Amino acid sequence: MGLHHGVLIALLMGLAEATLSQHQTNGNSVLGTSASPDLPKFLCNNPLPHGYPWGTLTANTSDAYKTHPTTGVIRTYDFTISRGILAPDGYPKSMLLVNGGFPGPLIEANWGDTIQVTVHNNISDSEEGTALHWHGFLQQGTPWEDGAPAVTQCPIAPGASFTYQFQATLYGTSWYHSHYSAQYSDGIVGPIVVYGPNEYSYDIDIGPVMLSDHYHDDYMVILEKMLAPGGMLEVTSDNNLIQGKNSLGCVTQRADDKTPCVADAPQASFYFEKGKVHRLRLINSGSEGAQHFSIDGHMLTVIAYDFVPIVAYEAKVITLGVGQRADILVTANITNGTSFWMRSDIATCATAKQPFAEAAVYYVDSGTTSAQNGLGASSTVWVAPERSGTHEVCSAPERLRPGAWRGRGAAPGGFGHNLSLHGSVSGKPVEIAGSESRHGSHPTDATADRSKSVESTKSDSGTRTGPNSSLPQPSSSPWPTGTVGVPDPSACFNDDLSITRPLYPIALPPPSWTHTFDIEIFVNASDVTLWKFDGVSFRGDYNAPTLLLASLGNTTWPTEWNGRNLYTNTSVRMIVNNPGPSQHPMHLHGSNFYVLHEGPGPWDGTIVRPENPMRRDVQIVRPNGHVVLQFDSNNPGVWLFHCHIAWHASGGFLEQFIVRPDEIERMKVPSIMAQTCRDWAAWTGTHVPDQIDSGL
Ligand SMILES: [Cu+2]
Repeated sequence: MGLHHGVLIALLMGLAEATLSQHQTNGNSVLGTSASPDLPKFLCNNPLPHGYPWGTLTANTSDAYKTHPTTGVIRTYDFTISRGILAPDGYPKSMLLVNGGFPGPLIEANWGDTIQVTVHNNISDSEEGTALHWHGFLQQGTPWEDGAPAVTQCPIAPGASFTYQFQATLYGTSWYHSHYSAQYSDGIVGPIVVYGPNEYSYDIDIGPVMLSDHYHDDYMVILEKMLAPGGMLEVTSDNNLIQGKNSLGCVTQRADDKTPCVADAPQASFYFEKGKVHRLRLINSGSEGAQHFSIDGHMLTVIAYDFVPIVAYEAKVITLGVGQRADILVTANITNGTSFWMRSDIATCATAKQPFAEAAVYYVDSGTTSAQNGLGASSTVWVAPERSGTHEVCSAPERLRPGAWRGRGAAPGGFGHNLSLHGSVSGKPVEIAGSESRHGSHPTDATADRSKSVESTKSDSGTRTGPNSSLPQPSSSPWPTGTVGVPDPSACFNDDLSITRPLYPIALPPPSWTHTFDIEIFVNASDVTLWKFDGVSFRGDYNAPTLLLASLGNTTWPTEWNGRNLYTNTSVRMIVNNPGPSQHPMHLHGSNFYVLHEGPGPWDGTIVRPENPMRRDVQIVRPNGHVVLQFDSNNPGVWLFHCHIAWHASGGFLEQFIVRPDEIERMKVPSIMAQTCRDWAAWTGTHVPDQIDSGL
């Protein structure tokens, strides 16, 4: 596990001079560069009844849990997972990559399409199992495709492949990640966009914006420390990334660490059109930290959380716990400036050496941008898209970023078309009005020590240019803390439930069962500190996935599997009490839950808007607080309910629900599931998997 520093040094010889290339920081990913494409309103190479892939369904008149289109269109992707060395923040580390990129490729589909992803486990030196989870997808009728090892499948053995196939029955923004141990912390993450109807119109879809804390140690090194006798459950991140990018990785390097770090790794850049409305799809794809996201001077209009469209509201700062997403609209309407910092700060309830992520937002003038296809093929000139009111046109021209090659048009599968990473780019320089070039100001809401060290390092970097080296660095200032709409850096909870209201109202049904779930920390007989959730510290068995056992009629499991049979319950109310100082982003597989109440201390029995409570698939329970959730347990399967902090899940903070066991028994589980277990058993017959944690 991991690489010797000598190897790293050898690999990095000769690149310490200049700043790092995109390939050195992010491999095959182009997110956060001018080569990253805008997204369409929907995919067009499919039937368009009534002009849309989803026909006449709309966001505010259809219950997506009951009605969704079935297009019959299959979006196929081919993912190879392997090790690679990248330096996302300038600090080179061994990572686990999807198709050679961090973050992994974007999956795109229309509402009602089927997504099919073949995953090849090419993890070598040393080998590990893997499994991919499709976060937020309900997997109705396909619970074995959920990608949770020990729960819905055996891990994909090294050298083996597995093809996932499931329907996009909800739409919006999500992500995929490995659910094998804390493996995704090393890079196995990527965005998913499912196009669907929109209640609020916008001009340009900027696409996914991945926010993630970042760790210089391999996940297994972190787990070994955390789960050692006398170890600490608290894990400290080294940096914070937007699109897998940030500088300042060297600031947090330990004094005894001789890894050759490059001080000024490029930050991400985004391109807005003056006067236009942009859709951004924020995703907290990190391992622990809750993110406070903002763009200097710009109001953010939130139109969806997770896979749930909401009644739009305006915010200056958006809080996202791990796994949560927000779709926001941002109008490029600032008149005194043309470049601005996008910021995401890790809320101070997590320990972070460098909690500030920055990316640059550049205004470009509409209609003046032109660029050539670097292949020398047909030159495309971007013109402002025609706005035809409510009807989106499938033949709308795609916009080219300054100097960018198109990544779109590539066959789905991701990174199949990444020649732009290696070629020279030709194109006219983009016009940026008012080119101030000054050092960016840093947030003033930091604890003094942190902001000091960050600031001094930046000043030392001297002739720093913007994230896009041909463009000036923004000089904008963050929203001042202590003003209305700007959360305290220590605030570790989601926006008030009274202002987050689903667009399509669903009244809360009466619960058929109510249960209180306690969160505890304990020290086991080996002096290892672990989490208990609902009285048990979870530890799964990779060789015995509970769903497959349940399908055979076996629902009597070892205590440490923390399985709870919900039998034929119709709606389950979960009161989660958090007596500790950490926030916990609580995530449920297989359903969206209603969020009845959230706040400090114990629940007083109040329900926020019972006629239409907030719904989503992750909700933060704040430190020393509670959250009350409820879900309709009508989706047969075995579903995890867990804290999405990777380190907490590894420490046992998970439970699994058996929903409608009688119906599970009647489901026809594909025989490939058993074969995957046989492959895993064969591999574990000659290798000992290093399961030191819960397995998830
Ligand atoms: Cu947690």
